[in-house]
Amino acid sequence: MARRMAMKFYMTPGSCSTGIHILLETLELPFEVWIINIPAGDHLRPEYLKINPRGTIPTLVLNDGRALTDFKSIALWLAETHPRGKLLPEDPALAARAVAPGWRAPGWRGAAWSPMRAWRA
Ligand SMILES: N[C@@H](CCC(=O)N[C@@H](CS)C(=O)NCC(=O)O)C(=O)O
Repeated sequence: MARRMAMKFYMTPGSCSTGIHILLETLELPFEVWIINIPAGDHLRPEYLKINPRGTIPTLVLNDGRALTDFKSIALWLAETHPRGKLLPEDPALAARAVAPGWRAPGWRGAAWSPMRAWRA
C-alpha cells in the first residue's frame, strides 16, 4: 500500500505556531512535527536556516519540498488547498473580508510582533 507523504511542521510548543498545529489537526492532515527549541537556539542553527532563512517558527515544508515560512501564508495555503475544512467562507467577497481584517487580528499571527525576538537581542 502506498504511504501518504507527510508534510514537515516545524514548531515550538506553547508559541504562536500552536495555531497552525490546530489547523493541521482540524484538517486531519498527515504531518511530522519537528520541535524547534527557541531558547536553546535551534531556530538559528544552519540546518534550520537553510529551511527558513528568517529563523522563525512556524515553518511548513510541503510534500514537494517547498517551505512556507509565515503564519498567515501557511494558514491561507491550508484554507485554500483544503476547502472542505471551511476555514474561509466560500463566497470570495466574504473570504476577502475575513482575511483582510484578520491580517491585523491576534488570531492570524501579526507579522511584526514577537515576544521571543527579544531573546536574540
Ligand atoms: N512573520 C512570522 C513571524 C513568526 C515569529 O516571529 N515567530 C516567533 C515565535 S511566535 C519566532 O520564531 N521567534 C524567534 C525569533 O524571532 O527569533 C510569522 O508570522 O510566521
